[in-house]
Amino acid sequence: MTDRYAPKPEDRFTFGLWTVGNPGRDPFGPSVRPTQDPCDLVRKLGEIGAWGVNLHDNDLIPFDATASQRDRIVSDFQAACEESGIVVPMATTNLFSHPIFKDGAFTANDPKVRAFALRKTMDAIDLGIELGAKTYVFWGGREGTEVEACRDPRSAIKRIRDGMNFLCEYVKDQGYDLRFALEAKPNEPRGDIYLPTTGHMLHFIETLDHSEMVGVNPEVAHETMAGLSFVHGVGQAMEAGKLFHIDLNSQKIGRYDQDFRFGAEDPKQALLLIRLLEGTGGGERWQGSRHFDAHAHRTEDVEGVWDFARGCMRTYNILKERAHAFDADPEVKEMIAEVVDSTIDPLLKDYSPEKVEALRSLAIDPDAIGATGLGWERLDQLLMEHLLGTR
Ligand code: GLT
Ligand code: MN
Ligand code: MN
Repeated sequence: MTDRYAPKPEDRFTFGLWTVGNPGRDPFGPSVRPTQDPCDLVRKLGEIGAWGVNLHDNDLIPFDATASQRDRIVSDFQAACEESGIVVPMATTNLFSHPIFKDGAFTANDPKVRAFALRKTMDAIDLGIELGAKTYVFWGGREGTEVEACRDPRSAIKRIRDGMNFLCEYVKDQGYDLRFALEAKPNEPRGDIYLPTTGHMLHFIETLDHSEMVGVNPEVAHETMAGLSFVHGVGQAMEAGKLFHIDLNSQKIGRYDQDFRFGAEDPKQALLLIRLLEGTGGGERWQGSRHFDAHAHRTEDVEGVWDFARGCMRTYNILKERAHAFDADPEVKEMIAEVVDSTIDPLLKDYSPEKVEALRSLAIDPDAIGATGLGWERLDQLLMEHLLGTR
């Protein structure tokens, strides 16, 4: 029997080396799983139907590797990718683990730290290009404070801008085909992180010299930590042409960054997100990776990690099927069909004094409209029925 939910490379599922390779360390206890060889991780990803793998420089190359060690690691890794049919669509820099970054990388007060961050990122960009990456993620995990008085928040933003502008020029100067995707997070590991939400990022991007090269990488868990609607954030990024990457996982509101298996906590929101990404309710389909930035619970051994990874992809495909069914449902279609009024619609945009007059003379009965129910309870129940598989 063929499994219609089985992941296929065409589904464009990707995982970070840091996700399936996560050894289960947390602030209260050490690793519970062995460190896995990146080449073995890639082979296993190929076996279970993933399309790609993403990485930080130091997920693959130790911080203090020599140039010849680096080259050998890279060529072994490239061979494993080729052998497994796995691509590397995205790369990023670890600007958070080494103690030099304890008070930030691009925002640190010490210019030597900022210089080191730029240098490390340029090397990691070169690595990403060597591996075939087209998207470069920036997650400013340490770019924040516990002690607010140490730095003017305006200087922090200016320093991040200088860093981004410098690195955009570097990419252009090298002739690389690479776009940047900025990932927001409100807190953790810092007390407060600069540019805490996708909305903050979207504005910041417009202040860059090469804003066309820069978009966002929203993460389910991070927007949910801030109590925001992930679907609205992603929708705004898509509408602005700025969705360059996406980090899928799940999260309970108001907790630490849980990075749970996709769909595990919030299947309804996950369904609504997939509707948007797959375009089942209209609009363009997202063409990029479906990247899972999540990791297995600390209760799991290595086998449990692969159960987790298969679960992320399978849930996505099941919910994708449900999203298609919901949007193909004639009752749903009828309820959400766009209301077109050829007399009124043209009056609602492109100001003119005549339109002001026409708007003022329209016959509108606010009480009658206000007294009419919209039926969204019924619509939401239809969504639930599709989600739960009863329709
Ligand atoms: C880190 C973080 C993630 C980021 C990764 C990219 S690293 O695991 O928690 O949200 O996407 O730097
Ligand atoms: Mn992430
Ligand atoms: Mn996270």
